[in-house]
Amino acid sequence: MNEVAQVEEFEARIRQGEKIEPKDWMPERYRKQLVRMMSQHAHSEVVGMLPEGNWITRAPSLRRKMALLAKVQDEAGHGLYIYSATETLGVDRDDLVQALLEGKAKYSSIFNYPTLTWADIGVIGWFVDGAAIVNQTMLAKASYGPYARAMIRICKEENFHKKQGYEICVTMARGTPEQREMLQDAINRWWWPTLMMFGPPDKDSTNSAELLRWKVKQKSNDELRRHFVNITVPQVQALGMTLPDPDLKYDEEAGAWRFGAIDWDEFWRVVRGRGPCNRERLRARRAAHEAGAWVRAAAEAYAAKQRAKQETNGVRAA
Ligand code: BYC
Repeated sequence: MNEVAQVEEFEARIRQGEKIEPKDWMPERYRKQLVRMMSQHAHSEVVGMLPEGNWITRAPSLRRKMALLAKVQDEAGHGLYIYSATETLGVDRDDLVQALLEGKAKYSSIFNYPTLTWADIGVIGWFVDGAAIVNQTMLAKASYGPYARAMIRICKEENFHKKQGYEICVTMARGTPEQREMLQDAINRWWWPTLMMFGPPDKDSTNSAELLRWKVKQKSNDELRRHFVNITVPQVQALGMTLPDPDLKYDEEAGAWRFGAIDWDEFWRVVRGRGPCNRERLRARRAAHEAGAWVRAAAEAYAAKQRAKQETNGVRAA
């Protein structure tokens, strides 16, 4: 079969809603797009542990500490599932991690903002994990099988994350004036960066057309962003809190919330490495990688020992 026919067959499979699996033929461009997006996603999960990990030792009670610890460990697990899924596309995890450590790979802009108070932990679970659920529920239907399956499990865990975050916010909203003020301040700081998580507006989204055609994404960045705003505004109102957007208003006719302009200059600044915590995040990730060298060495030594044992047993059996 020539390549044109192969592409046609591949696209017909996608149109019919079939999943593409690692050993199936796929256009090189589809493979490259998946490696790009999935590796960025895996990096985001791992770097995403840092802002929250920062609060594990300062959680206000044992119950809060246990929940936060479990959440941060889940994020490590998400990173591992997605790195494994990315490896099914013929790339090596070490190379992907190396690109992150060298500052050559992207990860979500949201993790370059600081976590200043305990309220930030509540708001991250509520907004950031809430945004991730909106995005990943769509990706659970992605055309690439290993990615879609990883998303199903991740979404289940993200639901727990969102609940733990919202519950912190409910407690603070019912608390003292100082606690309400702290919560309002966290909402004000995280709202716009959370909306930026969904990526640039559709008109500037260079990858969307291809990803939508190949059903990696099923919805555009703007569609998902609007959906997130529509579900989140009533939750903010339920807590008696406000959002830092004077232009936010309900459009009765459309049955949807309209929001003000996003500062895309800020978004691109953060994506290009000049956000408030970009340097700190990479520094912490590099330090963690170096500190974990002995674990990798021990795992490799164990695997080598097992291989040698199997070979010796093989020789004996022969
Ligand atoms: N941050 O053409 P576009 C989590 C880049 S972790 C940085 O629209 P695409 C959690 C984009 O890469 C969840 N860069 O791209 C973890 C592209 O540059 P390149 C993270 C961004 O791929 C711990 C350029 O801008 N989720 O939930 O069609 C604790 C143009 O963009 C961002 C995922 O990774 C950004 N926000 O759409 C708590 C989901 N946005 O690569 C929570 C998987 C865009 O061409 N990824 N860029 O140089 C996606 O769904 C899509 O890749 C995006 C972007 C929606 C992010």
